Amino acid sequence: MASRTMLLVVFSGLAMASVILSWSSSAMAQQLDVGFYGKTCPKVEEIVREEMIRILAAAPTLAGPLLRLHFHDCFVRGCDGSVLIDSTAGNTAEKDAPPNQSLRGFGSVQRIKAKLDAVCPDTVSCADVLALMARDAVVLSKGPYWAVQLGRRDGRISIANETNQLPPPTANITQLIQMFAAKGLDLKDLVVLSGGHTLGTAHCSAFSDRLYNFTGADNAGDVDPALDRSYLSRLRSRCVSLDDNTTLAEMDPGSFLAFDASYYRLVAKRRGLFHSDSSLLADAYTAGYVLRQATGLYAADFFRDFAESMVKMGAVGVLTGGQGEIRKKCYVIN
Ligand code: HEM
Ligand SMILES: *[C@@H]1O[C@H](CO)[C@@H](O)[C@H](O)[C@H]1NC(C)=O
Ligand SMILES: *[C@@H]1O[C@H](CO)[C@@H](O)[C@H](O)[C@H]1NC(C)=O
Ligand SMILES: *[C@@H]1O[C@H](CO)[C@@H](O)[C@H](O)[C@H]1NC(C)=O
Ligand SMILES: *[C@@H]1O[C@H](CO)[C@@H](O)[C@H](O)[C@H]1NC(C)=O
Ligand SMILES: CC(=O)N[C@H]1CO[C@H](CO)[C@@H](O)[C@@H]1O
Repeated sequence: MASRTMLLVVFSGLAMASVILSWSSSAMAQQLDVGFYGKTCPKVEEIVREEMIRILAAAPTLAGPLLRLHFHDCFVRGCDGSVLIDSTAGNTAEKDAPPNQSLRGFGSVQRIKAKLDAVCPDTVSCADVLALMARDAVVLSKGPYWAVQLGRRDGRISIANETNQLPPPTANITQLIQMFAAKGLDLKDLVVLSGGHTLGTAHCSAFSDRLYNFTGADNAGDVDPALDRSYLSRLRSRCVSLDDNTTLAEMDPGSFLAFDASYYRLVAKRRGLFHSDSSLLADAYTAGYVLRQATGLYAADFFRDFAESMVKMGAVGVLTGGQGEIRKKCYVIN
């Protein structure tokens, strides 16, 4: 009797221990931590920030591209730096897929990574560098600050055709909702993170179908009905044909270098640049958010929401613990 009780105690003790073990290891495998480099690279944030100040002083238009790089990283294979990897003889990487054609800022990511490695070699992942650069790009553009959770590991895989997980500018609200949901991001994240379009520029080719060839009929009247008519003629004078794939347009004209809530005022006036931007008016919840922000009275809420959604997006599909690697050069796996 006594030995049976003993056995039971031993067994349940073992079961408990294994439950605790597997619980803690899975928790560790998923957890990012604001203080992750506290001991191994305590100056990481300071170094990134100083370099970002230099980079944006020399090239102010890089703030948008650096924010966008982090978004593209997180939506394909999680935030694992896979967007940074170069193609090789045997593999076409994300970088060389069509949606990338407009990505910029790769050189500055590597430049900051090299600065960090000079102080703390082989310690900070490229995925974390990108997350910090995106945050600083926003802060230095007068946007909100958020504490960046760190501890991402770099992936070893980057496949061009996986960029089909990135929403295209032609997406309607149903597609946007689905593609964000596939990354664990909800309607609020969708409408809030779309506000990232307060920064930067876009190529005519990302939206000229709305001006000339919306349904494929390819005639002067074939325009996106969701686009404000006077804005349409203004955009047509900038993007004179469907073939123009070099001219840039500011997404938030007048303040494309400043992170502010004016994107929502544009969208509310049917002047969002992409069909995807205008689609935010096609769902009651996202439209409600747009219209509230369009009043200009609640920018502080947008800033707080943006910070929150960026933390959420920054945790999508991350590699941690012993997964992946700490890349030596951001553009090539070790
Ligand atoms: C909601 C779905 C989204 C779509 C369909 C979309 C699409 C696009 C497209 C087509 C461009 C223009 C690229 C070019 O032609 O140069 C662009 C630019 C940009 N996107 Fe998005 N995007 C989305 C979400 C986001 C998110 C979540 C962020 C960040 C939080 C973001 C940040 C940016 C920035 C900053 C730029 C400007 C880049 C530059 O100045 O070169 N976008 N986006
Ligand atoms: C994507 O590319 C990989 C290899 O690069 C290939 O195995 C896979 O079939 C492709 N998938 C699609 C949907 O094209
Ligand atoms: C959205 O686009 C998809 C794919 O093009 C299409 O099947 C669907 O009908 C569209 N939905 C709406 C609400 O326009
Ligand atoms: C207009 O759109 C259709 C359908 O998307 C496409 O097949 C066609 O090539 C476009 N025309 C031009 C001139 O790009
Ligand atoms: C841009 O257009 C030119 C000619 O219209 C074409 O040769 C070139 O391949 C296009 N570039 C891209 C990236 O589509
Ligand atoms: C920045 C970058 O890597 N751009 C590449 C995007 O993909 C095209 C091909 O589709 C390449 O020519 C670019 O070099």
